[in-house]
Amino acid sequence: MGKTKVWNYLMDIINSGRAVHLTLIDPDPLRQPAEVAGIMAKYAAEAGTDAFMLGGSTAFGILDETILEIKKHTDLPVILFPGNVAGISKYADAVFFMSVLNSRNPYYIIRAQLTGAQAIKIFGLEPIGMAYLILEPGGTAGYMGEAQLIPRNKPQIAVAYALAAQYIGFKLVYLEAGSGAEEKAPLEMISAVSSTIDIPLIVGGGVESPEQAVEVIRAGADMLVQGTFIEKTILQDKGEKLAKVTSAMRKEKRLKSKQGK
Ligand code: 1GP
Repeated sequence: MGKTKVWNYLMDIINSGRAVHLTLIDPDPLRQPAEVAGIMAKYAAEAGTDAFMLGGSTAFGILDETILEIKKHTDLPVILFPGNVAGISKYADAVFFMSVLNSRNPYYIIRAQLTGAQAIKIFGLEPIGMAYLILEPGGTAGYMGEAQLIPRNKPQIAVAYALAAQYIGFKLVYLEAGSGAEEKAPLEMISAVSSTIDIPLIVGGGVESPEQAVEVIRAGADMLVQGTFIEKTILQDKGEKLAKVTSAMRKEKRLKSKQGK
């Protein structure tokens, strides 16, 4: 596999004029066993998601098994979303090599990364450098990442972080409201960040409907992450509600082209 295969896949979608939909699966045995995650991935792929993100903040024990189950059901890319160094698996296709830029603890900015970097090389994973910015309320990610949460009414702080991330050389910026957040990232903040940076913007946390997904995309997100919504619905409806989200997103034509290759 080429070292930029997954990145090119994501950028080709964005440059074709639509936003990317990412399904987040937390490989947590308290949420679902690996076999069930495989079924969820099957339905999500059939419902039109573009790729899978595998990760979480607190549970790491069944990552390998979960990825192998997912790969039984779909050829879509599996991208690691590691909450810590234990969140790396040789069975994935790529890794969001992320830094919690607004952490108060240098461990989450660079020390976990130096601890995990050689494993990524040995495993041959495609690294995709990503600046991870956690805003209020932040949820478990904010707590575990010891983030100095970006206030929801301060889009200029998110803009400054995102621009710094671009200038440092990150390939992506992720605005994270926290998994299961009651309120998704403010549209004003998404719009301010998106209109300032040239690299792609990922938004996640608390997006629960096609209408909300469209709002986030219209505000300027290039990729949307959904975890909780899919976890709550997909086994019951076999992806029917998710398909409404992905089809609403596909109808949103976008003009802005992003740096990426
Ligand atoms: C969490 O942004 C992701 O890291 C997804 O959030 O679970 O609320 O969809 P949800």
